[in-house]
Amino acid sequence: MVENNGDLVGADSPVVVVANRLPVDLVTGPDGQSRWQRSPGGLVTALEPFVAGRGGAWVGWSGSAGEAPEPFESGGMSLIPVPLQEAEVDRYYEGMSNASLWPLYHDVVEKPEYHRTWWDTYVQVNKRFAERTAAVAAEGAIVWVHDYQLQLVPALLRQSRPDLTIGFFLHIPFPPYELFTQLPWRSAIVEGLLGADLVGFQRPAAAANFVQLARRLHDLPARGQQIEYEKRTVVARAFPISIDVAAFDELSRSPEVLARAAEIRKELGNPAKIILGVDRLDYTKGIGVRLAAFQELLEDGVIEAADTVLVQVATPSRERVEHYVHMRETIEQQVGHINGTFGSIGGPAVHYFNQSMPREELAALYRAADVMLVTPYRDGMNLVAKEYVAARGDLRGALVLSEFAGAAAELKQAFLVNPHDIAGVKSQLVRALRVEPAEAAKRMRGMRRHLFKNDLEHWAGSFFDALRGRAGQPASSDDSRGQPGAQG
Ligand code: GDG
Repeated sequence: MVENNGDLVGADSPVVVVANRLPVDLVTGPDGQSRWQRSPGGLVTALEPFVAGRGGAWVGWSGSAGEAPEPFESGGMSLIPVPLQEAEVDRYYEGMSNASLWPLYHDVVEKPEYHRTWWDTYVQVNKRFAERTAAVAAEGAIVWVHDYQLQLVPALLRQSRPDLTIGFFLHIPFPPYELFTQLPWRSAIVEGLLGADLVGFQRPAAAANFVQLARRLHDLPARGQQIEYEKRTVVARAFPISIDVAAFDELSRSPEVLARAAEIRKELGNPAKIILGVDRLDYTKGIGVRLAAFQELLEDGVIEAADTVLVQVATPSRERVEHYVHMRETIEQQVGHINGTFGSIGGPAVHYFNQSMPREELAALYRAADVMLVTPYRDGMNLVAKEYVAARGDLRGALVLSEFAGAAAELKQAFLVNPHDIAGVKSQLVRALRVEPAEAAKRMRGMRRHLFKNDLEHWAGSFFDALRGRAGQPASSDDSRGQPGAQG
């Protein structure tokens, strides 16, 4: 069953992570030489201990279209590049993943487009990921597949390698039956996911949506978190993702970051209040809502541009997908309008950055901000909200958080808002701006306590533990109970 490819890098890996991207980026140094550099971001840090040092492998795309490099070793892991041609990037990644599935799974905030050519390429690319994985996984290996780009991989992998224990984690929301069933290829996706032994979601409601789909669309027997399928039990459960809380806390206390935070305040003209937004420039994140709330508060005279500024970091994202091009134009017009009306020479009301910032700069911004505005229409979790809390070891600052972010189920002491209710966003923003220090500290302390217990290591550890527990079916009902960190 397992090919004899002992000479290959990554052959016979006991643990395999499968994700759209490899955990490294190809960067060109000042000497003009290209080299692989570990990608920024928590997921890599969280999974590395489970993969590195155990002869583990990571299967993913390098990020450049065309020929893929040969498998190579990096950071104690075997990296197995999957090639994608330019047309495949267009159809599988920008098309099916980011213009069909992304909006569909985020409550159809934008209208999803469905194209058969995109779907065909999605199937083809998922097959390629499954083949690469099957070729490196050892007999009986544990495989953890990530996210909406690869939802067919679990079933494809099970067909060729029934010996594997397969887990899948969806980083974004999973929609209810009434929305999901729009998808012309709905059955194929559900069957794809049912190839896993354990399907993880950010929220219990998402897991329940999946169980309901299996029951209603496929007429499968299902009870609680368990679905009976082809003589196996598939478990669907919530594993709310987190961040490396201690590392973020430490970074934000460093003398360099504290000095930079003071400098940022000064550069902004020492305003009484700084409001901050940090997001990928994505229509799900509700950047327009917060600009509108800020604008109306200026118009109402509740706040003054001279002493209250908004800093919005909107990191470039998916710039070739049409929805994103339009949204960027709208946001930039809104910023221009606010600054045209309320700004002064050298003193804009909104400081807008369509740039990616270094992590240290983000930490300094979090530390400088009196109010953090996180207002997505729908978000699987939202790590920015958690980073802000982790950065506020001084127990100052206030978090305004959308009820529609997964994080709202955990960060209950935030100033929660419905982003569709602009009057509500305005009043919560004002409350957050005026909160008494003692109350702010109490809220922050509660949220930090929760986060320190439920960090990224805890998330990865509980998923791997649950997955290992699924090896050698049939499942015991214990799987569905008492996992720390699982909501619900
Ligand atoms: C998906 C789900 C889920 C942003 N700008 C810069 C920068 N960032 C970092 C943030 C944060 C991350 O990017 C964004 O994470 P989010 O969770 O907020 O959002 P998505 O990218 O949509 O992530 C989401 C997540 O997956 C994990 O499961 O929480 O719901 O949509 O870490 O700090 N980092 C740097 N410079 C920037 O300019 N260095």
